Amino acid sequence: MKTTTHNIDIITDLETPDSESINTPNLDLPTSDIELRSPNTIVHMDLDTFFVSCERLLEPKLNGKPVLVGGTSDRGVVSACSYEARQFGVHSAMPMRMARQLCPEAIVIRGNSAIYSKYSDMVTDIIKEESPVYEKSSIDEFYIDITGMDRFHGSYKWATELRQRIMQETHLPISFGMSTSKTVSKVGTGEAKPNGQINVLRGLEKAFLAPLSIKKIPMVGDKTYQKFRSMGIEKIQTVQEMPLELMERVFGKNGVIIWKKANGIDNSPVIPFHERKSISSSLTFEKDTIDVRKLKEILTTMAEKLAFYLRNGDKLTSIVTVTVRYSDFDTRSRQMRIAYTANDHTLIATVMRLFDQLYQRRVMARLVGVRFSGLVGGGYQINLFEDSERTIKLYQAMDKVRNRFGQGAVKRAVTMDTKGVGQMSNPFNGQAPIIPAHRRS
Ligand code: DCP
Ligand code: MG
Repeated sequence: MKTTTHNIDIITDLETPDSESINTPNLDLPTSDIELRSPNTIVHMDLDTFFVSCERLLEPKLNGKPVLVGGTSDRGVVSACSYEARQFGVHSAMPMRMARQLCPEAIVIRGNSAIYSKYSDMVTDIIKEESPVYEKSSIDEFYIDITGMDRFHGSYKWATELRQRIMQETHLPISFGMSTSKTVSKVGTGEAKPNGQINVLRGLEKAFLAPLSIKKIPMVGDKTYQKFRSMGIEKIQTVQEMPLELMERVFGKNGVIIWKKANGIDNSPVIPFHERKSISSSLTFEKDTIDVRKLKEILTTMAEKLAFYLRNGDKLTSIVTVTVRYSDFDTRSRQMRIAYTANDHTLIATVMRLFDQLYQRRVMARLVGVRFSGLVGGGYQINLFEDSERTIKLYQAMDKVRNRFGQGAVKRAVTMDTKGVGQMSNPFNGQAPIIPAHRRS
């Protein structure tokens, strides 16, 4: 079967704005003036020990005990851990074997992603009902923009009541931080945990951040933290006092962003629910085909490629759609909700299942397509409890090779001879998507 490359139809409706470039404040401004420019009120909410809390609802005997959710095999990793386990130095993404050594009395649970997705949706529904504008940024975390609410209702009271409602209706513990920006609110939530809430008053953002460790700034990962430590820097206050030029010299572009965040400068918007993104890929054949094996190969390649983009953009999908257009232009789609994931094997299996249900008419196909929607920020690379450490390392290694040598560099055996499904730049990096010639107006 021959496929045309110029008919490749890759659409991404996920023009992720480069949040840092939006309304970036003038850096010459003294930061105390930021309040004048940032009238926003943003709430960040994050469920406490989310997977563990879900397990505790199902089995109350787990309350008050050290609990680990994650891969139970020797090579598994920790997805979530209770505060009782954290006291022993256990943290998420740690190899399960090491966690067990640190905390031998911990109760280890393999986890059930469908249950966590269900509870995540329950919380989302309440926030959706109550909030003017909200963004779901990962499976258990939300930003809510309540700018201007004070005029009608105390915004802190509003956030407190929302938190109470979530806890009463779902019985899940949740914490929140409230301030003039996403960054400060997120750091606030971290400080309020477990089971707490915090309001960082306008104008006090810098003072609030100053005594905290630079590790607390979102986007300061292990590597950056080590670099700061090697410079003898531990507290955010030191970064606040550093000249911006120095930060830029040492850390490049990221240094500027970290400096701004450390100073409480962040005007990035809350991206509302209805702007939720999706990513898709479809292919129109030059000659219609009935070769099921070939169609499956193409769909596998598409799913594999889109899953790679998800992981690269640190995203997870929860809705998979497969489309088939027959030669008579009859177009059928079938979609399925799944637990949040970015795993090749889960997504490919779902796509195959949908295709088998869909491709009922033994008629020539003219187009096939895959769409992943219901996206949220991952916060973690892949669905850890589904995978052993080995699988995760394998994905990371595969993605690394693809990032270096191109997406075709590593392929599953079944997709080896599938060409022309198309390449595109990372759709999550804010670049405009590739629009094929016949779709441009
Ligand atoms: N998760 C995961 N792998 C990671 C991090 C998180 O699978 N490396 C999953 C399990 C968590 C859930 O995502 O329960 C939410 O992640 P959080 O970072 O919000 O962590 P928790 O909710 O577990 O704890 P906290 O109370 O610190 O928010
Ligand atoms: Mg959480």
